[in-house]
Amino acid sequence: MRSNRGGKKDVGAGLKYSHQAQNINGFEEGVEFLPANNSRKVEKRGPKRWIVLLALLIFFILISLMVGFLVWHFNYRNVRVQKIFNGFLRITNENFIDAYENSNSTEFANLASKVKEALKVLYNGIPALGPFYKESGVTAFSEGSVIAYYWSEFSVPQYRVEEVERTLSKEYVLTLPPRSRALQSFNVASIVAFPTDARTAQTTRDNSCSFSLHARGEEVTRFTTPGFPDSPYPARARCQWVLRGDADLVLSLTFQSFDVAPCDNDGNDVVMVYDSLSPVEPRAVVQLCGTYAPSYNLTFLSSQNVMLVTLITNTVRRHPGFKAKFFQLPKMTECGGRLTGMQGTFNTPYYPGHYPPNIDCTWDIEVPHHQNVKIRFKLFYLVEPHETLGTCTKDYVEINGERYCGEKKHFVVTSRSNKITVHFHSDESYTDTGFFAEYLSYDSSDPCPGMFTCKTGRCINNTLRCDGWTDCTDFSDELDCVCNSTYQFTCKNNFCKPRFWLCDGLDDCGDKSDELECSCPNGTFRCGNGKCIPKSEKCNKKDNCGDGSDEAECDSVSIVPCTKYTYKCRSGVCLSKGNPECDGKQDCSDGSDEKNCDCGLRSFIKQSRIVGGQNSDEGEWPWQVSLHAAGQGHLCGASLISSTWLVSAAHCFIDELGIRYSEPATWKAYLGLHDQSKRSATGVEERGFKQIIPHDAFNDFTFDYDIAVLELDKPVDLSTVIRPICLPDSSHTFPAGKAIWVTGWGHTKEGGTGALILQKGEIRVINQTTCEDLLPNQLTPRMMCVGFLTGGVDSCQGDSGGPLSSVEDDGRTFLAGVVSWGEGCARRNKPGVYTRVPVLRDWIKEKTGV
Ligand code: 4AZ
Repeated sequence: MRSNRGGKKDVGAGLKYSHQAQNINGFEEGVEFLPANNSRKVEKRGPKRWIVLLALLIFFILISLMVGFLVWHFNYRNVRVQKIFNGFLRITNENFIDAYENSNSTEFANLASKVKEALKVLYNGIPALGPFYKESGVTAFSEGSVIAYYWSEFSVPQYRVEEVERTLSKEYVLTLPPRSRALQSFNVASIVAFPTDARTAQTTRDNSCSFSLHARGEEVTRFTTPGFPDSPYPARARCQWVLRGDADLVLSLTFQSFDVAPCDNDGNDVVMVYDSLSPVEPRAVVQLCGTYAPSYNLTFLSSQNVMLVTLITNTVRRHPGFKAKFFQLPKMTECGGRLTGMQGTFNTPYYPGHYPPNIDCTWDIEVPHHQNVKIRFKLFYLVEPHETLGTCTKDYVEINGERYCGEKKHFVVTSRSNKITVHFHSDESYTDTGFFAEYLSYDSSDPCPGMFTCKTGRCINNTLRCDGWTDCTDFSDELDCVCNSTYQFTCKNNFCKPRFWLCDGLDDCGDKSDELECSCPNGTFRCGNGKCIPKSEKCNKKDNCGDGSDEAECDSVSIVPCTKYTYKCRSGVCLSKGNPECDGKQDCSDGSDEKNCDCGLRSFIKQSRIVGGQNSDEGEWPWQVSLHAAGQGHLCGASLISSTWLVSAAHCFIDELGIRYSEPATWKAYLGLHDQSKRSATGVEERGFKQIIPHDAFNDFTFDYDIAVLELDKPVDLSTVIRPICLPDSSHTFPAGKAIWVTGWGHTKEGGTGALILQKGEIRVINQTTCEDLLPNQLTPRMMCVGFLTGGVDSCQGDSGGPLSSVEDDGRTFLAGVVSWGEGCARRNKPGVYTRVPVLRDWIKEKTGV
């Protein structure tokens, strides 16, 4: 028998009981193999051996515990982290003198050392802080009586960091210990400190890129990032600008040009503006990164006479940085007020600039007796990055006890009497552009004379009631309707929808009931062209539908037989994946689907807001070109597809009324243009044409093949406002329902006049069969309807030739179509018609080589 008390089953364990083993380790002297029947011997010797083993075991356990403890102690418990806190305090019995603005003055140094002493006394008196406190530094002073801005460094064991942060987050008042001679009659209150981003902490101590500017009188003071605009700002920079005004004034800061590295999540470059001279999050007004178009409002107001701007860069990307200006102005003494009369307007302070932090305004609105008040918010932006969704605890508007915050489209609030109070509150951090509102008096018994009243309070024309289109934002015009069965369909949820929307592949009812009883039976797939195929034929690498729609959205990318709906790699093989070109994923083994992709990206951040209506931001559509005919100004639009070629509509170049529109010399192209009245602005390029090539199949009666390519007389240099759009492959699909942007300087209403600022409108691709019903016998396969059947958003005269820009998820934009024609503009059931670019892609390639 072999004893195996060691618990090990492996062969080597047995050696422990061999004599050889005893000689080696010497511990197990006297241990030997026993015959199983030698029970006496076992009894006699067993206990001794047990004791030795137990002692050994205890010894090893103790050693391991000790080693573990030491490892934990030295590696974790005792590991200290350096923590910098930024803060400010108020010295209540001191008056501000000019010398405090200069950190090299003796006065500054004297007061700073008192502040440091006060902080030392304060921290040493708090058990949770004292043992970890290292040192403090004073960075600035400002008025009121005197505010000192400082940083404090702590060296804290990792496991106590949270406790230190919690302790410091309280507001302290300094109570001096008896016999504190250095701080005699030094009264300090409102001491607060906040944890600081390690990168900001470095700025606090490093003065190499630190600037101090004081606004003088009514003068505007300007500043820029180092090297702006000729060279990029330094990589890994820690810069700060201390901005000051005179006591009791406030500051207005505007970034006139802003271009730093794009905002990506990890370690991007960032500009912060603080309503304080301390870079602390609770006093941050805004965080900016990326690029903003010059037309975007980047004006920020302070609540007192100081502001701090910091630039922290982590990347080595080459961006010019910013150009900014600031000036001082009197503090707003009265915000809000009493508003009377039948109607009027009011807005947040400094609108459309960002309202200042820490402000409250109340408007008491009173209209004549027996009338009620309706407030219409036209623009509403009270977005706070740290707001918990739906709580409105930071910045808000309060009316009738209800709070409103965030970003809102047009909304109306009504009163229950002839009076209403609107209260606006902005807290101490992050501001936005605020709101612009209109108040109107109305008769409560008839809020919308001769019109239908939406539940939101909005008035709409009676003809819009129960017509299948939502005109009230809350659908109230489409509720409780009896549908007209000859031209309407009753959805399961009782909405009435036009019959021609049945089975168009779009969920028009909202409950999909308009798409349920379509001609395709269960187990079949409805193709884009209405054909039904067995579900098993979807994604089987064959074009069973005949329009490629069954192979368009398949997960795996595989090589399939080439059809006109498949993408062909340069190697000649065709892919099952729809729209694979320039999507950031290499699908062709030769990489050809990701070649020539230097197109379709704008250099500015796409702002979701349309400031002042449908104006575009500058540089938002850098491929948009304005075509001017001699003596007639802007007539058509076009799209830049390379540094020398444009795509436009053929119908713009037909000779008419003795004018030779087909002649290149008749035209001038303006690239990088935003405002038609500023054609000589910097960034705008003017070019003539070398040649105009209309499609030779263009039919000026039907407008079939309405496309032309134009060669510039001289190539353009690409810039932030001049960039080409991507041309979609001939297999590229823009499915029904897809949102696409149309842009141009055309008429803003039918029979109206052209726009000065480039306009934009978001419209949707309409199913070809639906459109054929709406515009019977007029559509050809080269045409596509895009718009809303409700009307309202559309292209119009003067937009012709311009782009239909399809912005993909990654921001890359493809030229989906060219503005061609329509029955009027923005009419119901008369969407605009556009030339399909994929269908004519090969022709463009043939004529331009692009
Ligand atoms: C035009 O006359 C025109 N609503 C362009 C587009 C549309 C109508 C007219 C589409 O240039």
